[in-house]
Amino acid sequence: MTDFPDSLPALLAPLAAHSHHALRDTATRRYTAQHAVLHQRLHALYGHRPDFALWYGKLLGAIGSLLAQRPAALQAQDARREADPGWFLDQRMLGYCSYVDRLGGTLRGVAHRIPYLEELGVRYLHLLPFLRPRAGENDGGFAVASFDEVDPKLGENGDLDMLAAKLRNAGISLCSDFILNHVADDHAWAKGAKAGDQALRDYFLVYPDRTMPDRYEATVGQVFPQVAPGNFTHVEAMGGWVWTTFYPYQWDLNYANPAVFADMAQTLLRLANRGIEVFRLDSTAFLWKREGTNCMNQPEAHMLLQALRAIVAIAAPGVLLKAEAIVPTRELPAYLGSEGGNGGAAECHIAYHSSLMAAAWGAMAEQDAALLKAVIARTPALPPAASWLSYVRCHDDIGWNVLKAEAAEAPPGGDPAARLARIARFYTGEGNSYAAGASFQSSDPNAAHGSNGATASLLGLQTARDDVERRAALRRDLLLHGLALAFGALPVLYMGDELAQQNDDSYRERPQHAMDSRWLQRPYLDEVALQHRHDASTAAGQMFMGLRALLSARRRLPALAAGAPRTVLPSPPSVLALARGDDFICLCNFSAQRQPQGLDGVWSDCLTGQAFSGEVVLEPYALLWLERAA
Ligand code: OTU
Repeated sequence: MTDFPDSLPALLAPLAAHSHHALRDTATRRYTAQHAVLHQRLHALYGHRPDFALWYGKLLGAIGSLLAQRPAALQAQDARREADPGWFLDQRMLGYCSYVDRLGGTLRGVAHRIPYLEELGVRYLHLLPFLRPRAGENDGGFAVASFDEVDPKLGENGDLDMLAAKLRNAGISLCSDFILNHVADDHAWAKGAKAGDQALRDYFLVYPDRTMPDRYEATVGQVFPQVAPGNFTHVEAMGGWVWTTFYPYQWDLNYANPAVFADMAQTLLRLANRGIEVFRLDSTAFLWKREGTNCMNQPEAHMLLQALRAIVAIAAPGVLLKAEAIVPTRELPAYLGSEGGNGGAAECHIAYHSSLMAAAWGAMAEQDAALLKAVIARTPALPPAASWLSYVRCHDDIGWNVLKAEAAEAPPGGDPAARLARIARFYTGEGNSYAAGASFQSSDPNAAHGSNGATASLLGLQTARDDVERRAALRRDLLLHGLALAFGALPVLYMGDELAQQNDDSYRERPQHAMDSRWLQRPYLDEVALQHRHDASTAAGQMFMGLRALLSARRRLPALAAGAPRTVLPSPPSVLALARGDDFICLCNFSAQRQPQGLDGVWSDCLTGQAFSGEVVLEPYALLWLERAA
């Protein structure tokens, strides 16, 4: 075992030449706080290897070098955030997610959108993958060919540094995907492996025949069962079957190999030193494979993340890690670590509450809040300085199978798969549904996988035949956004939703996108809608101004901060009555009928000031934010 005194010098060595003694003291302080978890987790994963001590010392040296290289402005931000670890829990935090090209054309173009983001009150901008992607099909940039180069179509490395600095100066934290589960089959590591480099071949999981793949397939699910069935791809140049959880050109990395972890941890720190402040850890549930399991949420995956968190706490403590784990509700809290379980280690700062998102859509389809109430009941309090991420839509499908447990338990119960399949069919527009959407990766109408479509299109704006239907669609849209804003999380708007943008069907004409209906919800920012965002006679204006009114109210309500208490109050089946502390209630009527909701005391509408006491009658699809009357 490497004990503490031996390994600290390895971390400090690169700082020796550093002019500021303070940085050496800072590094020592941080390492003292993180060493136990960092060493314990990495020794548990890799300590059986005779070269562990040498490997661990080299890793620490690399971390020390990257800390020494960290720009002064980021070091200062680190210090401020170490003093205020809950800086991102404030109710004024608001996220916005978009593709670079769809928001601004290029990274430079995104900089010109900063005033618009400031108008919305955005303080966190998630730009979808912008590093050099695989040539040709690349899963929307989620097949990365180089972590150290910006996609030439979007600009050059200097543009990223410039944009990050401009965003930081505007008080907006840049969030980037960190696609750590896999790399593109034209990444240098994959190319080296194909060329016969054994060390690089060990970066991947390769099997000479179908024996092991078939044994794994017996218990592993499928992410793209239609367009990329199975989890293994035969690669002639590799002389066998490569693990490919996603598309065949996305090669899973082998985290049982410590070189992979060391390389990826340093990659993250290099990107952090470019000014990226939040890392969306893509597909993080898949990092560790174990035969006989679904190869998701394994204990070792959490150990890897806890080690990564400790490394970030040493070398870039102003950075946040965000878990993208689309997994059952019961599996989610572990990604945020905890004081008790997981050996008391912090893990990610933020995690997508994908169950809350899917349950809100389920409640809308069922006109009943049971699924939502079941998910909220299963949502535990979080460790300090940790937060959910709430959202209505994103660039991906709505994954229904995260709700299997709730679909079985929440009234009316019954077969969960059939219930989720009914919801998924609703969003394809089946029967008299108002939705305009598409099923994802499932041709079996009795099985649910995912649903695609833009928020406004799934909620009826696209099929609306008159003003009554248009207004109903917008009420549904504001209801889902109002819930995401009131739940107690870091809410993230998905680009275009603030303008009620609808499906973009053009993907069907693009051969490399035609088989992936997720492109329905990946439009370019609609400049005409943008011009009408203050025009109440347009859907864009009604949505934008409705959203801004909620955002303005939210900013003045500490009860809506991520960590404030959350209680579900008694309500009719189709109503969610969510109290935040004692003085705020969010009421959501998921039904097309008026619903009575009892009130204890005197309350006023946060937006209009209208007073209510005893009972309020909620209009169809109404959202009502109430604060206790003074
Ligand atoms: C994530 O996918 C990304 O968000 C997707 O855009 C990528 O295609 C994928 O990884 C591969 O990088 O939960 O944890 O249902 O929505 O797999 C992985 C399909 C994810 C994706 C889902 C998602």
